[in-house]
Amino acid sequence: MQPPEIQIRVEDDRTGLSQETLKRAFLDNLFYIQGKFPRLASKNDYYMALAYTVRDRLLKRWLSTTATYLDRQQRCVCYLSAEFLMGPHLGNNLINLGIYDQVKRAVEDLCIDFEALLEQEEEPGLGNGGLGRLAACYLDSLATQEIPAFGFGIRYEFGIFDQEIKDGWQVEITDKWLRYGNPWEIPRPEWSVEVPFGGYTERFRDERGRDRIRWIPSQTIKGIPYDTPILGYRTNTANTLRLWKAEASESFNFSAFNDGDYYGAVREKVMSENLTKVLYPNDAKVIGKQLRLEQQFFFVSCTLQHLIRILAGQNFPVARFHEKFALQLNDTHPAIAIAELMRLLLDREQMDWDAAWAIVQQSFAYTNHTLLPEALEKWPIAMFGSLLPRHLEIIYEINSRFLDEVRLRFPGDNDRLARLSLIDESGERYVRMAYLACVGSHTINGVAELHSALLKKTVLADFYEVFPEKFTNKTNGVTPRRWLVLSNPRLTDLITDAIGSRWIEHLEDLRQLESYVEDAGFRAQWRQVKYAIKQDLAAYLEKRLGIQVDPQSLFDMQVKRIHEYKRQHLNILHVATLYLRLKRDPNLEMTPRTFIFGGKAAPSYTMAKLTIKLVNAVGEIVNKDPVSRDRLKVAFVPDFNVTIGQKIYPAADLSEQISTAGMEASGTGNMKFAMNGALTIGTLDGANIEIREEVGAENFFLFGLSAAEVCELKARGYRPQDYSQSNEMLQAVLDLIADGYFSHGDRDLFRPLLDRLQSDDPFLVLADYQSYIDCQDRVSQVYRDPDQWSRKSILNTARMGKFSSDRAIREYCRDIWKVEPVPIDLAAYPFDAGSCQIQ
Ligand code: 26V
Repeated sequence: MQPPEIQIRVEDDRTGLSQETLKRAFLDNLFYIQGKFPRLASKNDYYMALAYTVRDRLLKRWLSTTATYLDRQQRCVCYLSAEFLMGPHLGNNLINLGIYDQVKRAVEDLCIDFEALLEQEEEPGLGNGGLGRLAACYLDSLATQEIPAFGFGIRYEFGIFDQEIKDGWQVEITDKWLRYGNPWEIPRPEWSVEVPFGGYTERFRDERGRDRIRWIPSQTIKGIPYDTPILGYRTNTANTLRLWKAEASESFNFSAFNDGDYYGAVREKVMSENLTKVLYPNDAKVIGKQLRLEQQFFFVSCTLQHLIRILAGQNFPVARFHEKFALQLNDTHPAIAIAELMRLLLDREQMDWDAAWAIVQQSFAYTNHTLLPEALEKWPIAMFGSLLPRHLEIIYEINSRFLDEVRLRFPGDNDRLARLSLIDESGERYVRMAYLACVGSHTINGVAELHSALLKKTVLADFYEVFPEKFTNKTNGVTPRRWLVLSNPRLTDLITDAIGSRWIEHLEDLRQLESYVEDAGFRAQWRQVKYAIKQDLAAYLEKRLGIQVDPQSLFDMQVKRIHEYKRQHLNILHVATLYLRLKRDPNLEMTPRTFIFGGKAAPSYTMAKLTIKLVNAVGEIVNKDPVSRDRLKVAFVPDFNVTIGQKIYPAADLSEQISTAGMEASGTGNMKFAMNGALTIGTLDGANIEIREEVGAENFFLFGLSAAEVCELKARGYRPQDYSQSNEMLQAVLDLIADGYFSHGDRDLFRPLLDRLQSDDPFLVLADYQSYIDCQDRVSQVYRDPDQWSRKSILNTARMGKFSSDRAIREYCRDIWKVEPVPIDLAAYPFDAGSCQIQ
């Protein structure tokens, strides 16, 4: 026992990492922030207390990172994205801080279920799918590689809707993710920005006699930044994700108020706040919804005004904006930034056109994420002009100068001018946002080799002819921290025991696993790990859906947004085929399979919703029928999101990547599955092609037409009936559905889906059916040989190094952004009494 005066506290409550300090900090936060005694605290109180405990431990890194970027003169990446699908923060921050195990022990020491606290976090679902999740993976890799970077986006009050399944149908529920508060964000109202909308423009002569234009808006809305730290893996870098929330401007509609129309003023205030209420789902068509354009302009204007303000604070000339910021446009959603930066430089900074345009073109780069024509954004001129009159003028001017250049290079080619014009004049007039992005950016990239090649050949072919040097490819990647270390601790331990832990930041190191492929003991361990994960998922499915599945069966999974081009219906035709085989021959030997589906359908996309109903309808019959129920199971996991993805990807044996060739830009779920040791059944589409190249053709189940063959077949005149009429099994399966076998005799229910397949079948489901079925039969064969399957599974994981988002980000930094790492020195920014001053 030491005398009391020698018992010095070596650890600070907010930063200490010992078990005792962590416990004390956790209980302190419960008391002082949540305002609860332990015995009255809810699970959410405990979660919040833990979240604050963890946040405290990353604040020093976060503030030091921000201070370093402000003090230093390096270039910063600004990732502009209308969506960031971050997923839950707590587990990820624990992993990246390197305190997962300590914190788990501290919590469990207090007899609290640690997993239950992790589960408590309501994930910020501020994205639709691939594009938003890619942005999140990229922020993780940027921070991990110590790259100065910000994410800029929108703080939607309601993210992507929650999905419930009622009677087999999708029902949408609003996502109230902020209901119990968000411990990860800090609002910064003192850095708010005013964004103008509407009104008109006028010419005037300024005090120096120059002709200028000013915009007299009819309204302004205030943007409040909400900041979230994005910590790198085991580094001191914690970058910022800054999301803007709309509020009524202080100066807002004072006249209405002065006229005594108090309620009118309040109503308009509420309208202002609607701007960032809800994330738009990717609906069946991108329709020109004015509120969506308002959202896009709002976050972009907030961001650019803020960046210019930073330069002013640093006394850095705005004429060198591009030296300081590399602005990445995540699809066309933020492309209005090109016109907005022009406006700010011309009207506010009073630059001349050429100087401003040079800055813009050196600042922006554009990533395209889809070739689907119905997904390309365009805005009706009338709406655009009434909301952003000054921007429309600027776009006309950009267009006219651009078309002048085209005229010089291709004299007399009027068709070409019409094709390249930023204004679509073929019918109702529209502003084409992808074209604006192409003209205003120095680099344009697709997200997988095939996609980038098709961009140049199809939707952007004319731009490729004008600016071939702008085009490049950056194949997508995903972060191994979330998609392996956090979501699959068992496999992480097995891999790390074998090859050490360097792979977590250098995923190419997984290649070292190749030398274990012939080690029977290692293969057995690999199988044990997969089996244990499948048992966990089976327990989850039983609890959530009441469906019992056999963890020995082949887990065959397709999780992604529901869309005809992704062909979930092809998958279900396979299920129905297997079922029919069993009905015809109940003694047939069949590899038992569990089919797992997950994904949301856009609320207005009827065909996608009917597909969900079909999956559930087939499941209802197959799961019950004594002839099939021990060999086939179908489960539709409701509300697929990042949290559920973390349970799903690790448990897969087979990953379904079966889009019509040429339609899926890249895919990223394909990468998450293969990293976790699933084998892929897939078409030659998106990044599948590169995955197959990496893992080896012998470790990938390929089927179906290639993109070129799809094109040829369509050009020849595709007739789906030719395929069904000549294929007895296919016809029988279609008839089974049509006869109402899966719909309690209702012959109308699935008619729209069947009619589409049998009349035009734009995604060539019937053309690829037989090839798919044959390939699935090979899958079943291989699965019967566990050793052969495990070899392939290990090789898939071992060869997925390329698909780390770290690799993708290195390429973006080197080829597009020209930025270098800036390590953060935590000692450089002491916070003590001596450094106090009011800014
Ligand atoms: C949007 C829409 C809008 C209306 C019509 C239907 C439809 C279908 C898809 C989309 C998505 C557009 C952008 C997007 O999320 N693309 C996805 O980006 C991922 C990251 O690059 C990529 O892996 C996916 O292949 C790509 O679909």
